Amino acid sequence: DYRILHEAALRDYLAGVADLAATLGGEPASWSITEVGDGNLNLVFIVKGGRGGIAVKQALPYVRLVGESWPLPLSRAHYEYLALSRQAELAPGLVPALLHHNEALALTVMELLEPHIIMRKGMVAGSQYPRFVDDITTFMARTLFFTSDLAVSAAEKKQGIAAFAGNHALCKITEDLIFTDPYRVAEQNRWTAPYLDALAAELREDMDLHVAISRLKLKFMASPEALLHGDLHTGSIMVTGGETRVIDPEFAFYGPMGFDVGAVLANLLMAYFASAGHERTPGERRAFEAWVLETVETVWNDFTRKFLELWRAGAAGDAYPASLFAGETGAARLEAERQAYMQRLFADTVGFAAAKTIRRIFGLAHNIDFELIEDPRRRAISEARAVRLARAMMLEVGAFPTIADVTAAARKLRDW
Ligand code: SR1
Ligand code: MG
Repeated sequence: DYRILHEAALRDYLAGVADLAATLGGEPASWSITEVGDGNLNLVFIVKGGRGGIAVKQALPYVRLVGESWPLPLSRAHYEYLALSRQAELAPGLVPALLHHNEALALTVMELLEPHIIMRKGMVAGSQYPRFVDDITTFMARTLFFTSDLAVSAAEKKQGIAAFAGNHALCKITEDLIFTDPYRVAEQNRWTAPYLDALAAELREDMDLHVAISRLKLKFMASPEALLHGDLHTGSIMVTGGETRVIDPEFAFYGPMGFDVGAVLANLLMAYFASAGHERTPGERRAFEAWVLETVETVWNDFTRKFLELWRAGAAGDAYPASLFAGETGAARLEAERQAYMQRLFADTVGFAAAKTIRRIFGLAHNIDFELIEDPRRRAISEARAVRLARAMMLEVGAFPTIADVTAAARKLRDW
């Protein structure tokens, strides 16, 4: 029954769903319908009626960015709906409310987030978001912890993995576009030529980097630690000064936690390096860049604190059975193990953040942080700084034992 619902068909469809028609209010003919999707995969409509508005997302049977030559399963709408439902339970108030889902049409209706904007757009304009750190760290700590072996039984965890196992086509996009293509000749790669030609060639020749990115790829493929959002960049986050909502979890699957945390940090760091290329007064620039780096640090530190608080408060999962950690000695050993766990997670996060950066500069899908820097030379300078940090983060893992080491290195490269 799948068909692409353009304006007239969408109007008829929504008119036939009593709850949605009531939410919109007034005559269907008077509803305004605007397609606003600026992502790489789907159609997104904003529909407004006399009483209220809704957001409608429909998956296309192909990659929107490329066209019908690249087919993509509609089932991603099912996984997105499943992930959003789970995230709404685990992190209430931090994802959009779900109003309706039609599996056959690969269509999901959500509350209209207004006056929220895509965080990436706000950051390109130099805006700061005071709620962001608290909200995103709550979102990540709760969704990652409560779907992991630390919090659920082995049986529940395996059911979770199975529920998302069919989303492999979306995982394959990540495996190719993030972990493979930027490091080889691939038709869809692009970069700011000619300035970054030499750097692109270096990536294709650097065997140390090929080993490092392949280790990360293996970790992505073979470490079902928790239910990930799977594409947690600043284009998947909507914000106002006082609210944060995480959207678009169509890449959701059980994978390594550091992939989500690394995505957030990478996109903040790219906004930091891009800032030099955007028109702002020196004062605005300094304030924005200082806020971004402080945000990088507090995202990691607050995430760690919240994750550990959840773990200490009572871990009902089958990993680390309480019976093995009895008494004062057991409690001390378990606490040391928690610290070691977070240190490993930090190393993963640093590696994945690096991978997420390099793909946006040399792969198929770029981001507006850099793309909206019109002068290619200026853009390439910002991008080269980001790549230099990313290479170091991927290859010199030991040089980044703490998040302060990452921000210190970013600061040093800012004027390189
Ligand atoms: C072909 S899809 C390209 C990218 O868009 C999504 O936002 C994901 O990041 C994906 O890798
Ligand atoms: Mg998306």
